[in-house]
Amino acid sequence: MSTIQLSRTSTRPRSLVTAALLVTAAACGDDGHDHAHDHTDAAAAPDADVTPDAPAAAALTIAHAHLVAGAPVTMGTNTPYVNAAGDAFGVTVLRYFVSDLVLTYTDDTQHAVPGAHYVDHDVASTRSRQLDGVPRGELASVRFVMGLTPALNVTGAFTAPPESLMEWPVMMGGGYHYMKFEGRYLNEAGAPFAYRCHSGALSGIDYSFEVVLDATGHTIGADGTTMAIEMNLEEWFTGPNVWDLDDYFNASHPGIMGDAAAQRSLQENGAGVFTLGAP
Ligand SMILES: [Cu+2]
Repeated sequence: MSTIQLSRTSTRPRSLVTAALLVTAAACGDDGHDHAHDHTDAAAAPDADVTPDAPAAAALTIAHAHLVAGAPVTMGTNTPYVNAAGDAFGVTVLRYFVSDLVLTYTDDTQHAVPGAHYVDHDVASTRSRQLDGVPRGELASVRFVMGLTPALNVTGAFTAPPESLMEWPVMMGGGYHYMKFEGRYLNEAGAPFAYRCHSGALSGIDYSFEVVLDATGHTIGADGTTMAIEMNLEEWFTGPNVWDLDDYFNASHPGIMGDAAAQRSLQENGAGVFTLGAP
């Protein structure tokens, strides 16, 4: 129920899609879709050495794990963690979308799972996503978009909570938040300050980005498998841009939703945020 598939027919200007392609240096929405049926059923495959009656597909469970410094995050209003700038911080809310997952196998075939998936750290069912009918085989990489592709990021596309609650103000471009990452940090006065690290497309500019993770050693066998996609939370504040939280979240600049430079900076830092759990 938390997975949607939208028509590729979009009224959004093509230039947005083009911008996304430039930013991510590879296709987001359309490409994956085209490869959706590349990985043909063994029953229909012409290969003589494929046993015709062997089940070709299995279930893949994607576990969305949320770590700080390599350990599972503990949510709370306290500030037990330290970022690269030396700010003590904690996490109270973590909600986000990933979209257009593509599995690439070692034989170069692909299996695409178009659409958006919503994750809320506090809702266990959203952290475990079972994909049925996934071709068996050795994986080479896992690819997805952090946030929503422009084709998916259309006001009104989600009609029910919790996804609809991710709405991004129409006056700021509409669509949905890519992420709500919130908590408290100790500011330069040593006082707890609530930060709301919200990302999304601002004023029609797409800041979603493609993530490609090496999946060498991961095999989808007859009994299926589980693969952990890990979001390393402190990395949002780490290289290439070190975030001193005092600069982004303070009394005169309480949020970053209207800050294009901050959105770009988060997008750049996103390159180091995700890892794939060991097989
Ligand atoms: Cu927001």
